[in-house]
Amino acid sequence: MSSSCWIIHHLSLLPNNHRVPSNYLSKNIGVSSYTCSKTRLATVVASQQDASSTNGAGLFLPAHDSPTTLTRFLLENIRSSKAPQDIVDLISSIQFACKKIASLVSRAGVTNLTGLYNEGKSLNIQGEEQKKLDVLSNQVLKNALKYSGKMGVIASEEEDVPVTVDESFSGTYVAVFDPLDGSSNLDAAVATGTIFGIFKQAVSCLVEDDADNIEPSQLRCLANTLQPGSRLLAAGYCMYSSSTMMVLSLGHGTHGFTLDHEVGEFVLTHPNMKIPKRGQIYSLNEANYHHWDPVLKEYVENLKSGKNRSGKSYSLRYIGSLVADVHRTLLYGGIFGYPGDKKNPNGKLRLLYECAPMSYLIEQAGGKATNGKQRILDIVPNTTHERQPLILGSEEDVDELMQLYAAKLQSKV
Ligand code: AHM
Ligand code: MG
Repeated sequence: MSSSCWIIHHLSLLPNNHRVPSNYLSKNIGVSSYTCSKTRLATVVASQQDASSTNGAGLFLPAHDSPTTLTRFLLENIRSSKAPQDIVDLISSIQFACKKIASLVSRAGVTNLTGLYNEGKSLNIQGEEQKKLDVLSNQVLKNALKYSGKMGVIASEEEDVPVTVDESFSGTYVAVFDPLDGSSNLDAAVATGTIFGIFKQAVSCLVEDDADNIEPSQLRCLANTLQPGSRLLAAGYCMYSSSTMMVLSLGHGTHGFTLDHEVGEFVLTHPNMKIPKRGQIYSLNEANYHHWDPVLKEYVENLKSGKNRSGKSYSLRYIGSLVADVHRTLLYGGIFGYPGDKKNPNGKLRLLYECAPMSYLIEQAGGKATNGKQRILDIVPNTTHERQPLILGSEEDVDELMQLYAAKLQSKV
């Protein structure tokens, strides 16, 4: 019965309760007539493990050839009023940029795009040497966003100050992004990623796209466009790894799409992602252990020894690429952190285009994100490149650490 439904499904144009021609049925499944409701078809299709094995004639497309592409997902979000057209247009521009960056990253070794830009003489505002692909990815994203016609201001890890988009194209949104996070891993072909967030512009600034000749008043105006993560309209990341993935939230859950290179489309493979309530992995750069505060040290010792609330010993996984470490945490649960310490009280990660978008995605998936004192999404940035300590992950894991901090504070009173 179910294989009948399955083969009938391959006809794909079935109206509800369609009567399938008897010559087709007797030839393919040895029965003379069969009526199959669409509801039943859907159930049967979902239960099939191997679509192709039942497709004897090879003429009909298996169900997985009509997946939900990112484009279809976005259109459905407009239709159900979950996202405005403008945001969808921006995400479409970003997805194009991600595909381009994915291609650049995967071919870097054979196209001489590994290594430092300008022989290491080019530093970004934070004093970090820029890689060739940092600079290129920034350009790719800026161009893609600029021609969307929706952008007002862009703030990027690789730009000294927020920049306005050419006036003739400009719109009223602010995009914040780290074009190629984890780029120090690039030459070893380790996973990297693009992180992005979109806000509505709070104020409008008329400034030329010329960062060298910017007036202090204009700079102040641009800084006003900086907002806390709770005001994000959309956020996401693209991960360039064994597969290219885009993980996206428009404020209604977190959804994962995998790039199908054969057709060049992102396909919905991880709908409505939910981070496990508790995991068994911790992810911090433990080389900084001696600079951590005593609470964090105790917490991590408990995770290792199993003296934590779960009673289980945790494993350590640390890639050193924020996108990859957060992606694993989202899927498997546990805790990821780049905390503040004695050497770097605010940690390393930037609030606006690293901590906030990642925290938004984690919260939308049911997890938590804090700087140790405050919810990340509530922090109002003072400057574009401001750093904040970041601790995020499974609700119970983050809560356990926060409760240790609270208990320590209490014992001091
Ligand atoms: P980047 O934006 O310059 O690439 O730096 C951010 C990266 C993150 O991807 C990662 O979480 C962190 O730096 C790793 O830092 P460390 O090497 O100190 O552990
Ligand atoms: Mg970064």
